[in-house]
Parts: sequence; C-alpha cells; structure tokens
Amino acid sequence: MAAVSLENWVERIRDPKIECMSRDEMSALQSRRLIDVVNRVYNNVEFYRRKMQDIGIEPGDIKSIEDISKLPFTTKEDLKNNYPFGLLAIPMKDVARVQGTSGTTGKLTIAPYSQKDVEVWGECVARGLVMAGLSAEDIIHVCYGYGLFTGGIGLDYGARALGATAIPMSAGNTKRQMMCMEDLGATAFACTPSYALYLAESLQEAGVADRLKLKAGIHGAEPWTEEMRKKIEGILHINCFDIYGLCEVTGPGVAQDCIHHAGLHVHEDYFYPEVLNPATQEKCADGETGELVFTTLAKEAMPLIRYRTKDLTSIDHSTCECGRTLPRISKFKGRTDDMKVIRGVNVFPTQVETALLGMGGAVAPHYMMIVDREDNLDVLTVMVEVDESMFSDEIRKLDALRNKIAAVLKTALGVSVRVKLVEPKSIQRSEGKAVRVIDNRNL
Ligand code: DLL
Repeated sequence: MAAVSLENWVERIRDPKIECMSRDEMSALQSRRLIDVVNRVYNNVEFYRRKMQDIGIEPGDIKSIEDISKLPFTTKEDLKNNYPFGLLAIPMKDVARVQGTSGTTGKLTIAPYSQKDVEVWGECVARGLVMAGLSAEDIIHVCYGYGLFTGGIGLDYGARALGATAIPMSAGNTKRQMMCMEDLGATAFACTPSYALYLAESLQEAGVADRLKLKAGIHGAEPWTEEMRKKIEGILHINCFDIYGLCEVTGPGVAQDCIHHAGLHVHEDYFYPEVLNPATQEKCADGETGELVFTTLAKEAMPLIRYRTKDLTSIDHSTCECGRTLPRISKFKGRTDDMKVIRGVNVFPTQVETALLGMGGAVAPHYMMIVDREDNLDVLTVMVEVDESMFSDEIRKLDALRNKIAAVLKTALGVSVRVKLVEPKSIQRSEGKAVRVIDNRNL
C-alpha cells in the first residue's frame, strides 16, 4: 500500500482557468449562462413558463446572476408531479440516457441527460479525481452500483474523462471485490463510505490490505463524518475524499473536497449553489447552515431552476489553500428528511456516528437508530456493534459499556437513549446507501 503524505501528494488542478477564476469573472460566466438557461426553460418547458408567469417574471427580467432570487423554486414534489419527462427541455430523441434514484423514501426520481450533459458530468467527476491526486496513470475500482443509480456510471465517466482505467465492479460480492482490487492493481476505489468501512475491515481481516496499491478512496452518496473518514484512512493508510451529487442535478461530481478537506468545492460554473434558510428562504451568510439550492447553468435535457435539495450545509466563498476559488460547502450534516425530532430535539444519524467514533476501539461505527413511541413518548434505541469478546466477558462489563455509550450519546444528542449492544456484523451492511434510521412512529 502506498502511504500518502501531503508532501508527496502531487496535486494538480484540472482546469485552473475555471477552478481558480476570480469572483468577477465567475459571476460574468454565471450571468451569461443563467440568462441562457432561463430563456431555454421559458421557451421549452411549460411548467417553468407557467411558474414564471404566475409571479410576473419574464426572461428579460433576468440580467445577471444577482437576479436569481427573482426566480421561482423547483421542489422534489414538482418532479414527482411531472414524472417522468414533464420537465424535459429538449426533444426525447436527443436524450442520451436516463438515470434515477429510489432515494431513501422509496420514490423514483428520474433524470434525463443529453450527450453534452453526460460530457459535463464526466468532466466534473474528473476534476474531483484530480482533487484526490489521481491522474491518467490510476486504476479506479468502482464498486458503486451501475444501473439507474448514478454512482457507478458517474465515476466511470470521470475515469474516462481523466484517461484513467476504470474497473466497473459494481456493488456486491465483497470477496470478489477484494480479489480484483489486489489482482488488477487498484490505486483508488469508489463506493459509499459505509461500504468502504466494511470493505476496509474485510480487507484487513483477510490480510489483503497491506498488499494493495491503493492510495485514495472516493466516497459519497450518503452523509458521513470526518471521524469516519479518518477511520477508513487509518485502516487502509490512504486518503479518502467526499464526493457529492444528486441525479436531478448531475450524479456524483457536483462537489468534492480536495486534500485540505476544508469543505467540498462546488463546480459553480455548471451548478450555481445557494444556501437558504429552509423556513424563510432568505440567503444564509457564509458559514451559516441552511438548505442547499441549485440552479443548473448549462444542463440541456432537464435544467433545474433553484432546485431545493433538502440537503443541509453551509458555504464558504473564500479561496482554499489549494488555490481553487470554487466555493466550498461543508460536509453534510444530513438531509432535512434524515433529521428526526425526538422529544422535541433534532437528531441526525451523523451525530451518533461522531459520538461512537469518539469512543475509541471498543465500539464499531456500525449502528442503527430505531425510533418508537411508547405511552405518547418518543423512545430512541441505538443498536451498536461491539467486539465479540465483550459477550464472553462478565455481564457487569457489558452493562458498564452499555451505560457508558448511553451517557456519551445523551451528551451528544441531548436526549436519553436506550443502547442495545449487538455482535459484530449483526447490523445489515449495505452495498448502496446505508439505512441508519427506522422510525416506527407513523408520524
Ligand atoms: O447519491 C449521487 C452520488 C453517487 C453521489 C455517488 C456521490 C457518490 P442520488 O441517488 O440522487 O445521487 O442521491 C442524492 O444523496 O441529495 C444527498 O442527500 C445524498 N448525498 C449524495 N452525496 C452525498 C455526500 C447520488 N457526499 C442524495 N454526503 C443527495 C452526504 C450525500 N450526502
């Protein structure tokens, strides 16, 4: 395995003209593209024409990116109501591919792409791969699922745009993943962070980890914490990166962090980000948490105007240490949907992850939250995997550990928690997005 240090990390910027552009130049580019996309949706998408007419806006009213706040929002509900192709802005014959997601709520969201959209997508993923120190020399083992989900094919397009080698493993069959990683000489791998941890532990257990040539992991599609990043990095002695995206906007590659891990750089020449207070829709100041809203500035097939992602983050427009001026969004705390209100307190699964990883080796960051209602009171149970040896110890020791975890979680979350200790690997591993919460309350 290649131990990587910041000193020997060859970091290049794929497109310095764009990624290091001055704010004024970027605003001018965004303004031109916004005017163009507003005209395109007004002329080609009945839904947008009506929405704009309803609030008395015409394309001519949009003169620069500053005018974006005059435009109406688009919501997931709008996509559902126009399922599958109601928001298409080009003829169906020009749609090169359709991707989708089942999301965490079971509803299918469909996203059509033109050939140019696919090229932009690959370019954005490639920019991220370069942020991760990768080049045309690298062999990228892609174990995101291929199919409607954008993870597999998105990383594949990125590897292709970079000129790297893609190994299209898709998800599943961990033994085969491990064999191919070693035999085919993967230098990077891409999958969800929860699966990355599982795979890392499996590689370590099988004694394969030290024989790999891995240097980077590209993980996203679900919220994960800095503590989780360090855990995976520690097992594999690699650098891991956080890649973000959503199929409606483009798959993976809307944003990604660089070696400084100081937030995820948004490719704002293509995807204009706003962070807004979810209740008032007022613009949040830099550093303030709100809902991420995107306007796709160049998308042809299904351009989206002020699309409310429901993802919670903050934004920072200052220049990064790496030299990029692309703004950075903070690691995601979760979606507004993932947040559970338990006895009036807002709780995110990522808080549980941070707390468990802060406890050191005795507990694994494999967990599941179950919310029930008993006698009109919310009850949160957190199932946590602990080392097998704990179960052969005296009951007293198990009780002590359970109480300790309960106390740590109570402090971290601000609500009392019932802790259920379970054996290693008893919480189901996911090859795709991990399910972290089961809410039985029927709210
Ligand atoms: O998850 C695209 C993707 C694939 C991103 C592979 C990264 C890697 P969807 O299935 O449409 O697309 O789900 C999008 O997943 O709105 C977020 O809530 C969540 N999500 C995606 N990336 C991250 C991330 C893909 N890095 C939804 N951190 C988004 C936190 C993420 N949440």
